[in-house]
Amino acid sequence: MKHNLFDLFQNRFPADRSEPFIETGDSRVYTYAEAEQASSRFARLLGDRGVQPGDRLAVQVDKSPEAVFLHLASLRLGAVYLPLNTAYRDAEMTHFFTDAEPKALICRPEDEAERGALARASDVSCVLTLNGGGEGTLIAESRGLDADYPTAETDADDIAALLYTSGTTGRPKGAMLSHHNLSSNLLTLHEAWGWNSTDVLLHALPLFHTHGLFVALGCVLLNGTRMLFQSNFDVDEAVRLLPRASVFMGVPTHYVRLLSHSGLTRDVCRTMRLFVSGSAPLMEETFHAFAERTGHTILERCGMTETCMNMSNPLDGERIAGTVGPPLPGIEARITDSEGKELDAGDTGMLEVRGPNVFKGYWRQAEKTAAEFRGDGFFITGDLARIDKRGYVSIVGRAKDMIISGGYNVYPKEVEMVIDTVEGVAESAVVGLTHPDFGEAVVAVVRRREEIGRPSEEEIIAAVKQDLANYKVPKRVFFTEELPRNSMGKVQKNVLRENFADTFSAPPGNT
Ligand code: MLC
Ligand code: AMP
Repeated sequence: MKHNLFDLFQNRFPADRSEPFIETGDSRVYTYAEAEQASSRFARLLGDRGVQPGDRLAVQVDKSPEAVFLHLASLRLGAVYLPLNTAYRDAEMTHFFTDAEPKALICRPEDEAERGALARASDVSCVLTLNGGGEGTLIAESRGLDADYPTAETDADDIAALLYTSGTTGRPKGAMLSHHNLSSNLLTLHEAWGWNSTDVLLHALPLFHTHGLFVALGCVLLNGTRMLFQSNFDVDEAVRLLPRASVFMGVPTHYVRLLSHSGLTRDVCRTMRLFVSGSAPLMEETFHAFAERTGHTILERCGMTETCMNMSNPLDGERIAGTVGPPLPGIEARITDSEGKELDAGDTGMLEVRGPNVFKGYWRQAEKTAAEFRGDGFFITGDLARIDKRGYVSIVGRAKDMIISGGYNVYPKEVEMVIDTVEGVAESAVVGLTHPDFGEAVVAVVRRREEIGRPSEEEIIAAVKQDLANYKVPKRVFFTEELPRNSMGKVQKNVLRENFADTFSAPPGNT
C-alpha cells in the first residue's frame, strides 16, 4: 500500500496555509506555507545532490524551525531520516557513519570541518550545514529552488526513520521505523489525547529522539495548529510561555525543574489542558506535588524508540500515579516469564508488546531482531512490569542493564568499555543512582591496577567526555579494591547501588 507520512500531515495542514505553525523564542512566526515550501526546497536540493528514496540522511543540528522542515523534506524525498543527538562525539559518530552508510550529512557549521571529514572518510558524499538560527549551506544552496516538490510515493512499510538506541553489548543499533509505524501511532495519540483546533503545544524537547520528534511534533502536525518552540529547555522561559499554551510534553526532569520554579502556579497554568510525561519513570511525589501546585494531573505514558508509544494513562478516566496506563487502542501488551509463558494479572515479568507501531527491526541485524521478537509477533521490551486487573501497566524494573538519566538512555556497557581503556584501570562497573534532578545519574566504580592514586576521578571523567555524549559521562567515580561478584563471577550492581545510594541526596545544584 502506498503511504507517505508527509501526505498525512499535509492533508491536515490548515486550509489557510498562512496560519502559524511555529513561534520561536524571539517571537518569529513560521507559517504552514513556509513549512511546505522550505521542505520542498530542501528535498529538491538533497535530491539534486544524489539522495534517493531509501538513502539515509544523517542530521546532527541544533533545534530550529528549519530542522523541522528538514525532517519533512526527508519524508517527501522518501529518504530515511537519521537524527543524531548534538552531544554525540566523534567516536560515536564514526559508528553511525559506518553502520548506517548515510548518503548525506547535515551538521552544524562549526562541526563541518571535523564531522564533515569523518563523514567523507565513510563515503558520505554530500555534507551541508545548518545552524540554530536557520543559516548554513542547506539554506543558501536551496534558495530559489522548486517550492512544489512531488512527494515520493513510498510504501507504508518503507523506512521513514532510523533511530539509534544503545544496547547491552555497548554498540548502538538502528531501529527502523516505517511510515505506517509512525502514522498509526501518531493518529492513535492524537485521538487518545483529545487534540482540538485550539490546542497550542509548548515544545520543549530536543528534535533528535522519539519524544520530541515524533510524539510532540507529530501531534502538532496532525492537528494543524501552532506550537511555541523552545530551542533549549529553559525553565524561566517555559513558565513565561505556559499561559499561552494548552499542551506540554516533557520528561520527569522537566517537571522537577518546573516545580522548583516559584513562578509555577495555578494561574500560570490557566490555559493548560494537558501535561504529558514519559521517557523515564515519573516519581509519585512529583505527580502529587504537581497536582497540588497546579491543579493538573500529569498524564504519564510509556514508549520506546523501537515502538513509539505503547501505553498511556487515559485522558478522561483515572490517571494513576506509578502506572503508565493501559495499552493504547490497537496495541496489545502482555507479561511473560523467562520461558515466554504469559503470566496472570498482577504478576511481575517481562513486558511484551504487539501492534502496528512496532518497528521493522534493527538495521542490518537480522539475528538481533529475531532474538527480540516472539514467534507470534510480540516484541520483548526488556522492561519488567505488571498489569493489574483494570489493564493498567506499571513498569517496575528493567531486565536490560540500562540507566535513564534526564530522559536519555545510557547503557553501562558503553561507558565501561571507555573507562576500561584508561591507563591504570583494571576494571569498572557503571550504575545508575537516584538523582534529584535527572532521576538517575551515571556513576562509575573502578578498580585500579597497582599504582595508587592513578588515574584520578577527574582523569576518568575527562577520558569519557572525550569519547561519549555528555549525559553518559559519570557524575562521580568511586574507587574500590574489589568489585562485588556473585558465585557466577558477575558484578553485583545491586550491591554497588546500595553502597552508594546516598551519593546524590543533596538538592539539585549542590551535588
Ligand atoms: C544534560 N546533562 C545531563 C543530561 N542533560 N546529564 C545527565 N543526564 C542528562 N539528561 C549534563 C550537561 O552536559 C551538563 O554537564 C550538566 O548535565 C548540566 O546540564 P544542564 O544545562 O542542566 O542540562 P540541560 O541542557 O538543561 O538538559 C537537561 C534536559 C535534557 C533534561 C533538558 O537532558 C533533555 O532535554 N532531556 C530530554 C531527553 C529526551 O528527549 N528524551 C526522550 C528520548 S525518547 P557538563 O559537565 O557538560 O556541565 C524515549 C522514548 C519515550 O525515551 O518513551 O519517550
Ligand atoms: P528509549 O529506547 O530511549 O526510547 O527508552 C525506552 C525505555 O524508556 C523503555 O523501555 C522504558 O524502560 C523507559 N520508559 C519510557 N517511558 C517510561 C515511563 N513513563 N516510565 C518508566 N519507564 C519509561
